Amino acid sequence: MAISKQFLSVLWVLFFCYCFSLFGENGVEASHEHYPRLESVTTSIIDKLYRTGYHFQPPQHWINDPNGPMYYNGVYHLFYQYNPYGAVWGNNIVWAHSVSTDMINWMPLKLAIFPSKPFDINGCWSGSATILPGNKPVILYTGIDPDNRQVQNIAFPKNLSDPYLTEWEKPDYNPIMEPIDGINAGSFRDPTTAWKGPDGLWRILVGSETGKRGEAILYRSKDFEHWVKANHPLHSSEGTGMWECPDFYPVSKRGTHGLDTSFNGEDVKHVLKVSLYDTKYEYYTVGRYMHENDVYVPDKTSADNSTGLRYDYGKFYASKTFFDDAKTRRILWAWMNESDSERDDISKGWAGVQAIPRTVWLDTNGKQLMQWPIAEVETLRRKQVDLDNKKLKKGDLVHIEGIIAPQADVEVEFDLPSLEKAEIFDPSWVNPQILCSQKEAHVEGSIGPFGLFVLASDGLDEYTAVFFRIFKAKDKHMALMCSDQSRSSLRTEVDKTTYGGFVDVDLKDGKLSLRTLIDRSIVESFGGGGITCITARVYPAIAVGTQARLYAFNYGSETVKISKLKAWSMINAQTLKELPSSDTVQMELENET
Ligand code: DQQ
Repeated sequence: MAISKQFLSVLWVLFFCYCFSLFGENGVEASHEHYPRLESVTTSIIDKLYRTGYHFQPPQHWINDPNGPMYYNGVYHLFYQYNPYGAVWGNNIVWAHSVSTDMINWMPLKLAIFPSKPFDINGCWSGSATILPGNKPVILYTGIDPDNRQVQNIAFPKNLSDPYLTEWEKPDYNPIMEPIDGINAGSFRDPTTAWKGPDGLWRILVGSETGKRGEAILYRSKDFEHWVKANHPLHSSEGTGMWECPDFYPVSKRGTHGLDTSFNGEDVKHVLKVSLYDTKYEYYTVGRYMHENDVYVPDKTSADNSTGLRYDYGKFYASKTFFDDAKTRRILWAWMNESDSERDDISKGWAGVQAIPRTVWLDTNGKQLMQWPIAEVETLRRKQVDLDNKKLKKGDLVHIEGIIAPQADVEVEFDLPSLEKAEIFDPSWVNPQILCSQKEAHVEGSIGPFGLFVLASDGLDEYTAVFFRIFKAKDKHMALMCSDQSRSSLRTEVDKTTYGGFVDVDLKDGKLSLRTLIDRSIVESFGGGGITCITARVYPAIAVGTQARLYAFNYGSETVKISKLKAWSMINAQTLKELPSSDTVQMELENET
């Protein structure tokens, strides 16, 4: 059952009523002369220029993890960790709730889950949604009890005929899982979406640690109310510390389509992702899951520790996927944490944004995942500029003009020169982030650095550089992708860590692609068609609003060619304040069936 086309068009009309009015830069003054007097730039000007245009962000206050994303009866639901009282994380954290028909334009609803019972009185932490047989959604989440123990709770929609599932009820039989049998009550959280085994039992994972061994504790249940801890965790890894927000799901070995979380079989591999509390980075493994004995074995190609594969090598945490059966795809959500200082978060009145939802699938090499922004984001593309067959010689800097540079979507394909001249790769360079920090954008190379300067100022006093370098290793060529924030802001108090990842693509065809979503304080980049992704949060002092520029550059001695570049201005996504009445939606749903 899906929401009808008429209903969608009503929503779109409403969205477009607002679209263009919200896009002006409103005479904001920011220039070269400004930065020595930066302290005097009022926060009200700055806030507005840093707030995102098309990434999900509530009007104010702190947000962190995406919670319980799901698609239900034609509506996408996003819950998220939210502090209703301020721009910092707080013990009173709740589940805020928004709904959408396209995961880009959103309608806010009232808070869904908030501290109200002994089993969650000190906070409602992260969790997941599962849709049970009979089309019944259910949420599992972590509650913090009066003794500050982490316990797992269940919540149900109060009224299944409310198309938005606005109100949620927490039965008094909660908590349904407690930290007993040696589980550390301070390290027991973030239940996953459940999957059902061939024996008819439901299974979920809860993140934990024993000593420094990160663990995904496995529970089984017949009825979703009574849960029994398995004798062994589904998986654990020594030295990784607390595993927050585990996620476990099947991916197809044949094609890009997504699979229901309970699916298993011949053509399937599984992915286990964990968020490492100690480092604030995530890693995932691809492996085999044996339903019969609930054993998960990562493939040899997946390092099972903090050096492992990452969805994103930048600011991207507490992610969670769900199966979107409307479009048979698996969607990945994540929290992009801040690089601004806490003091500035408070004065801005907000902190944290959600990444653009990404479709995720297994690469044809079977070793790692591919990710791409959902196609729906392209509905926000407006003015387009093109640049084809443009040679970039050493030192070239090409201004991409004609679009709104601080709020844009850029896709570029580079043609590489002969790889013979590539610099030799030193096998001791195992950490791409360190390599990118040593070889920042201004450090000349042979093939590369070439890429984009985004959120750049005239004269390049400020820029965020997203670029590639090509190296010659013993038996293959390697591409390194960097997101260099070292010169992203003249402000001193912001985090300017440079990020990097290797791009595991075959360079024999001499092509390498980059897509970057730029959204005021977000630079979200996808290299090699989405095999390596890096997100940065940047707070320039002068390259904001009308003063922000976009350039393509090459600082390598070898000429590279832009075979194709397309860049679009992006209009604002919409947050409708008023919901269409439930009756209208209900009527539409009934007409559909
Ligand atoms: N955030 C939640 C926890 C989770 C952490 C609390 C990850 O449930 O472990 O806001 O960012």
